Amino acid sequence: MEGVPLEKTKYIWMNGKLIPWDEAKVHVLTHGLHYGSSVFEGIRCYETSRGPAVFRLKDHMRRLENSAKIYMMKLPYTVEELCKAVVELIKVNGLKECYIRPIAYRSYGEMGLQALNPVEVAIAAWPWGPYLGEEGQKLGIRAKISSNIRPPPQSLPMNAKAAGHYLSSILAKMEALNAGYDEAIMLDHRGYISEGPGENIFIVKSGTLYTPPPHASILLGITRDTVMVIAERLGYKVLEQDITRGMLYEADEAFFTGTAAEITPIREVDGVPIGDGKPGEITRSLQQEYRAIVRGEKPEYQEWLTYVE
Ligand code: PPE
Repeated sequence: MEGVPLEKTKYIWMNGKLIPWDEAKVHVLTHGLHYGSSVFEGIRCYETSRGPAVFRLKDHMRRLENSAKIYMMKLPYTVEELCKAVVELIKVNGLKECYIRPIAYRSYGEMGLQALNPVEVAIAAWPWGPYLGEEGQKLGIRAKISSNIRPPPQSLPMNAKAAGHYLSSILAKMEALNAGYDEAIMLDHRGYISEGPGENIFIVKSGTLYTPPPHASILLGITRDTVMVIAERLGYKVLEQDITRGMLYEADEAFFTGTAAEITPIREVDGVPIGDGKPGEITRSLQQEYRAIVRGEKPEYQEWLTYVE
């Protein structure tokens, strides 16, 4: 979605109040802006036959709470209060399908790394298409292994979804785009496959799915978890295991997962076609299942949906 400005909606939820979109502002000396000291989420809401439904809302808000805990930030709202705020926000904005971005940041006040400025929270929601484009989702994307490695666990707790962590992602993404690719794949500090700048990764080999384990400096994606559950229920074996660059090149299929990216096939890595260079069969069946689940068409997955109406 490069170069496409945000599609404005009416209100942004900010510290318990609904504020007109253009007025939801912070001071330029806000701690979170200077040091990346904020934690955030990305959630999607889909249209269903029973109106808009938010996918795995509580799981996302729990992860926000955990990210805040890791950075010793005290969230002034409970998970329940934040979930309610999301539902209210979608209603007042009259949205059907949207992307939801909660953010909790150290506020304006003291300056310096030691500053324990109170944490403020905002939630915005707007329509946002697939992260790697409609075409990328259908036909697959071309990726490049990045020369930027994921920060190691002794450097940053990558299981927190913290703003500062994305500086590493931005470098990887820009390197890939400048080299003419669609997306980057990052290695961890040991040289194993970690994840994309904003997505988890899976490979398929001889009908089995493999995805990097938590110790490969990944964000524990909620879509990653969703895919692990649905793949197993569809009868595939899923292994959390270290993946080498060579294993990726010789995989039958590969795909990214993420709230924004959903399930995006990877058709080529470093010029090497993955499988026959087209989205694989298992990837496509998982995409289809995922689509049906988020749109409320699968009764067995209803507990993952929060209906807005
Ligand atoms: N890894 C990273 C680094 C990551 O940012 C995401 C989400 C994932 C894995 C997948 O997590 P999950 O959404 O829970 O399945 N990336 C967000 C977009 C980042 C961006 O703003 O750019 C997202 O998908 O919402």
